[in-house]
Amino acid sequence: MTTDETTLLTARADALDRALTVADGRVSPQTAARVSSTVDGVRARLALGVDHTVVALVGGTGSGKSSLFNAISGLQFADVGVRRPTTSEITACVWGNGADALLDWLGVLPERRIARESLLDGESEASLRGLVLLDLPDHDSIAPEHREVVDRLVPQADLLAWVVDPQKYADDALHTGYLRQLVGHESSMVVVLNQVDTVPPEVRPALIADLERLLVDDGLTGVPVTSASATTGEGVKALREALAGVVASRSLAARHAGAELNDAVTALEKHVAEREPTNLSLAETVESLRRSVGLTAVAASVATAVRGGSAGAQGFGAVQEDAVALARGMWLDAVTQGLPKRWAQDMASRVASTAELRLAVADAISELSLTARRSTLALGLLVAAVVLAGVALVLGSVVVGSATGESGVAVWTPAVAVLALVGAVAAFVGSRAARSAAARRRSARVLRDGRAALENVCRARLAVPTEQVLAEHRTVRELIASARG
Ligand SMILES: Nc1nc2c(ncn2[C@@H]2O[C@H](COP(=O)(O)OP(=O)(O)O)[C@@H](O)[C@H]2O)c(=O)[nH]1
Ligand SMILES: [Mg+2]
Repeated sequence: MTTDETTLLTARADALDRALTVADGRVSPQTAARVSSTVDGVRARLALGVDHTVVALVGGTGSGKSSLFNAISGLQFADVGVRRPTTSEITACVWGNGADALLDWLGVLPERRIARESLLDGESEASLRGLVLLDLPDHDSIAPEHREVVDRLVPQADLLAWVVDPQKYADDALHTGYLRQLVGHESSMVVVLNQVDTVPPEVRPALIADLERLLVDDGLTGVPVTSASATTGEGVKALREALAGVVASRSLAARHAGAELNDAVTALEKHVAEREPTNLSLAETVESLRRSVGLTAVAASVATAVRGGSAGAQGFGAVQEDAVALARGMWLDAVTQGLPKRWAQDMASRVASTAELRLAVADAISELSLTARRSTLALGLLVAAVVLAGVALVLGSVVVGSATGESGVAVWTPAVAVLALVGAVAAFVGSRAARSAAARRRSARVLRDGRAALENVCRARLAVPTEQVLAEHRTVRELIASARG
C-alpha cells in the first residue's frame, strides 16, 4: 500500500464519517452502527500500517483450521481436535516482529501469540515475513461467543482463508451465513478444501469443481480454491507459497479496506435517493391557501365597499385547519417524492406543523389592510356634476321664464345651460368610472398583498426548511458517492 493509497482510503473513510454525521437520524441505527464500525476498522487498520498482512483461518468445527495453522507454521501451537479449546480465544502466529499493536487491535491474548523467529529458521521462513496467521474459533460453534469472535474478525482480517472439508463444504451456515455476505471481497479471500487425504485422488477434481460451482452460486467469482491435507502435508507448501505472494504484494490490506468501504457505501446508499426532488414551486400551495382563506371574496367585498355598495369590507373568516393540512400535505408530497422514509419523516417534522402554519396564515392575513376609502376623484366629479346640474337647472328655468314673460335674457344663456347639462352628465359618468377604477385597483391590491403575504408564510414555514433538508440530503448523497472506490 502506497502513501497515495492510504491517503485515498483515509479520505473515503472520512467522507463516510461525514456522511453519517450529516445524515444523523435519517439512516437506520443498524446501518449507522455498521458504517461507523467499518470506518473505525479501516482507520485503525490503516494506522497500523502495512508491514503485516493478517490472514485468518475460518471455517466450521473440525474442518482442520487448527491443524492447518500448525502445518503452515510448522509449530504445534494451536490445539487440535479433542484438545480443542472451549474458549473463544484466537491463536496467532507472527512471522517477524513488531505486530503487537496489530495483535492488540485484533484482540489476541498475549499468551495466544507465537513468533516464528526467522533468525532461528534461517531463510526458510523469510518469504512469510510480515504474515500474521490467525486460527479462529469455529463459525458454526454452538457457543455464541465463538461466532461473535468470528463475526468481529471477518472484517478485520486482510485475507480470509475459508477452511472446508469434503463432508461439510456445502454447509448452509457457511454459504448463507458468511460467503454470500462477502460478495465484492473476492480479492481478500481463498478457500482451502482440507482433508483431501480422506477422498480418493480421482474424486478430488469433481469435489473441487462442485465447491467452485457453489461459490459462483454464492455470487463469488474468481475466488481461488486450493486443496490440502494438514495430516499428510499435501498442498501445504503451495498454500505457504500463496501466502508468501500475498505478503509480498502488500496491497492486500488496501484492497480489503477498499472492499469494506464499498460495502459501507452500498449499505448507506439505500438511505438516500438518487437525486433530490426538483419541484419546489410554492405556486400551488399558495393558490390552495388563497382559496381556502377566501381571499377573492374578501377582495371583492373591498371593491364593493369602495364602490359605495356597503359600509365596509368583509374581513377574513377563521382559517380552516383541514384546508391548511391539505395544502401542507400537497407540499410535502411534492418535495419528498422519491426520498427514503426517514428523510420524508424528517422533512415533515422540519417544516411547520399544520397548527403552526394555520396560525402563521391567520396572522399574515390579519395584517392585510382592508380599508375601503372612497375615491376622492369620484367624489369631486360627483360634486362637480351636482353643481353643473344646478347651474343648468337655474339657467334652464331663466330661459323658459323669458320665453313666456317679457323680460329678455342674454343670447348666450341657453347655450350655457346646455353646456352645463352636458358637463353635469359627463362629470357624473366620470365619477362612476373613477369609482369603478378605484374599486378595481383596491381589490387587485388586496389580492396581490394577500397572495404575497401567503407566499411569505409558505416560503418561511415550508420552503426554507425544505431546502435545508434537501441540501443536507445532497451533501450526504455526494459524500457517499465520493466514498465509493
Ligand atoms: N484425515 C485428516 N484429518 C484431519 C485433517 N486436518 C485435520 N484433521 C483432523 O480433524 C480433526 C479436527 O481438526 P482441527 O484442526 O481441530 O479442526 P478445527 O476445528 O477446524 O480447528 C482433528 O482430529 C484433526 O486431526 C486432514 O487434512 N486430514
Ligand atoms: Mg480449532
